[in-house]
Amino acid sequence: MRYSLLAGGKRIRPILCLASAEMFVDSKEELWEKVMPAAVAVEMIHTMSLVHDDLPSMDNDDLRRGKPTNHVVYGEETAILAGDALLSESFQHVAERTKNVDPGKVVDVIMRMGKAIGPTGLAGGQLMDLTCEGKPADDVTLEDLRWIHVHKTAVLLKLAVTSGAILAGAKPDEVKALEEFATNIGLAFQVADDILDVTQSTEELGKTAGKDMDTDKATFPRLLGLEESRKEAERLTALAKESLVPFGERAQPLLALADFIINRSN
Ligand code: GRG
Repeated sequence: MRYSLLAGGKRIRPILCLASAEMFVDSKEELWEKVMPAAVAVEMIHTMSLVHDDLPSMDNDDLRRGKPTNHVVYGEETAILAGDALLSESFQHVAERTKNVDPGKVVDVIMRMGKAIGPTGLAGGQLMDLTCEGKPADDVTLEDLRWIHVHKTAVLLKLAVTSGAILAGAKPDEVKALEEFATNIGLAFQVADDILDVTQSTEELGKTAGKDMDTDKATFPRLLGLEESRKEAERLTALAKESLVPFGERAQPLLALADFIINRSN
């Protein structure tokens, strides 16, 4: 668990969680006690999904975050259990460590965590991804691809942004606007990820480059071409930013993160 969680990574999900919450709290202390446990929990869930995604029965990869994957170092049984344990630890962490928040809001966040992981979240998105991998890439439509990535990638960015806002005291209409922001940057994140897979080296990415092409996987560059994929990432980011208009200047950190998501190099 420690090996994969502390292996590095950009920490984009906890940063999004804290940046979203910062719009609604008055002090760093409040941010720390109300929101930090959820920010950490989202990174635990994300790390679990990477450990399981790398398993031989899933994506079968041997490099992640610049290091040998969990199952390569510890064996498959331990990697499965480390992922499972990170998952249960994430729920416990939020329930046990969140302080000075109305319990109803903590339960709401815990419910959203469950939903983000289950059949209409990570597990469902991953299953659809594996199902589509079994088909010729040309039979996978843009609609299929969007469905997969809304459920497999955007879902965790949405969990990060909304749980930060809820725990920090955002009103329901504010949470709704942030949900729209997060779904669009989540999709943009995946379009950027697909572009990086074909434009960056293994060293730059810290994971195997060119994997999608080698496995004949349907991706945004494959369906749209590289140039149109870049435009699609920009269109989604612009759409996401529109949802932040009601927050004015307070949304600056989230706006900057939206730009980072499509301009990153790994
Ligand atoms: C066990 C219930 C259960 C579900 C797991 C394996 C799985 C189901 C889902 C896989 C989800 C997955 C790995 C999606 C890819 C998302 C993605 C683009 C990850 C890369 O994220 P970065 O770039 O990675 O933020 P770092 O390393 O920087 O954190």
